[in-house]
Amino acid sequence: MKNYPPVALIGAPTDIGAGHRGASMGPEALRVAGIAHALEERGLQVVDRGNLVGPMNPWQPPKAGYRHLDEVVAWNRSVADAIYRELGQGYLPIMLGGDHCLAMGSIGAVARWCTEQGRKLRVLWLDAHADFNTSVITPSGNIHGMPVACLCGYGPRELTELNGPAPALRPDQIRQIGIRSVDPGEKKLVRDVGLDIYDMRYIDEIGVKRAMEEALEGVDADTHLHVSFDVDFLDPSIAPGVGTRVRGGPNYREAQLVMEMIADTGRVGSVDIVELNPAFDKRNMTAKLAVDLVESLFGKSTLMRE
Ligand code: Z70
Ligand code: MN
Ligand code: MN
Ligand code: MN
Repeated sequence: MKNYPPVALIGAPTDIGAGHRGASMGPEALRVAGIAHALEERGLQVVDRGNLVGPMNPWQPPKAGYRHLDEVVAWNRSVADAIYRELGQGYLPIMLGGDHCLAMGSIGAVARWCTEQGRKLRVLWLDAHADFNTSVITPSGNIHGMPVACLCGYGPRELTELNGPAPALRPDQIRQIGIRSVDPGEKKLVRDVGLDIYDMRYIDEIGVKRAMEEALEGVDADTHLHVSFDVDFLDPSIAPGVGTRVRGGPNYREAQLVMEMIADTGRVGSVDIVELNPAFDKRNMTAKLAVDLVESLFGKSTLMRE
């Protein structure tokens, strides 16, 4: 088994970027589902930093194409500072969201740290959605539909420059997996920027194994892997506890293989677990499933391999 650095769990209890309330309860649901204990049983040292604090969700309509922009900036500032601090102290941060807008702060901080350390960064974006909207093309104004665009420099300066000069990421550092819901304007933009998207049709045609081999191609000893795990990646039949259910996602076995293949690289350096919404869940089953998959992500397997 790979020797991982100690893990720091960081709760970011907000639904400020989402279209439904409730992702703010995600961090506690993951704790109740036993995330710390599960990682400890994998042999990892775990410290739970508790929750970050930030503004309440004012639940306002969009202004100039954004809902809650000021509050999203405040939360992401706080997330970015926390993640950057953990990396600097040698921890492997796992952000417990919260909605997916928070990935701007977490991944922005990871990108800054990798640049300073001279390490390569690969972001694996596991999601039903491409999250590549802008204020002009968004159908909702919800900023959780915009983090990848903002990280690539398409967005308001308050968000694109959270961790220094934009862009925080180049599209060629990103691989999106499980995508099956992309809005019309977003479709054009992801094609124009050349984002590498392993959508469900592609996965159905070539299978998880080959798709993940392609998504992980080029990952080497110098690569920091960041896994941004939007729980709505999973098929809603096994993961009902999300705000936006999109059918046709990976089943349990496919999702587990995705996580196992990422684990096999031994290069996971930071993780987001986002969009878990306990208000839509059944007896915390989606939180428990997320914890189960995180165990696979950190190397749990049925038999000894290699
Ligand atoms: C749609 C939008 C979205 C969830 C991201 C949906 C965005 N593309 N929804 N994650 N759960 O409004 O931008
Ligand atoms: Mn146990
Ligand atoms: Mn998302
Ligand atoms: Mn999503």
